[in-house]
Amino acid sequence: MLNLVLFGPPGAGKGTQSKKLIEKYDLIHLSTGDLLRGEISQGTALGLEAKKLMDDGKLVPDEVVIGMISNKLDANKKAKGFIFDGFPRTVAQAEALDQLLESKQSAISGMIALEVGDEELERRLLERGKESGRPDDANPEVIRKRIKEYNDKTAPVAGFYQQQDKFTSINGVGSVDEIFDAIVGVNESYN
Ligand code: B4P
Repeated sequence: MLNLVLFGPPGAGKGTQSKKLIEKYDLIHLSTGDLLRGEISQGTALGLEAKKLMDDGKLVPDEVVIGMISNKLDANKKAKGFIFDGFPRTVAQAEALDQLLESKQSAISGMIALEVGDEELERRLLERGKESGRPDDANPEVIRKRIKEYNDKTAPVAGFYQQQDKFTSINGVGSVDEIFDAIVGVNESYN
């Protein structure tokens, strides 16, 4: 079973590359950002709570996203594997994911981190904000807050997988296809 974590700051290209990877490897795409936006568009209580935090560039509480991922793993018992996109975003989420997978006799195969500088991240997100209508992409102040949340709470997750010898970092600047080829190259080494 191939279980890949795509890692990197907001706007690094995790969602973009996940879409290509699920096609190539026939995996299930689990994006906590997409799942949360789904709750918001359905107007659920969880979505209303999450929206306030997301619009302000903050992370949603661990127990909320861990619960969503747990439900999705249970709902996809016959999957060949998963791409985790935007999850885990804290060390507590990473520990919970290990436990969830262990209970299913599975484990993370590896994490691939996309490295992109802050200026390029801000440029990409503002560009996407023009089309997507995502409130968290429209405002430079919120984008900088998201990058700070990443540096404070999410960057340490890399160390968690480094300790398990499951971490590789690649350059996330270049064409989408060039970056995809680099990810595929790393991924072959995890298989
Ligand atoms: P996410 O939805 O996960 O979004 P993201 O980090 O903004 O984007 P990603 O890296 O996937 O970028 P993309 O490919 O789209 O998170 C949103 C919010 O949800 C978080 O701030 C948080 O509040 C909450 N949340 C989600 N998961 C959570 C968790 N686990 N715990 C707590 N809270 C959580 O690319 C961005 C743009 O760049 C696109 O427009 C794309 O076209 C462009 N692009 C991509 N690759 C490019 C390239 N190579 N060159 C140029 N442009 C490129």
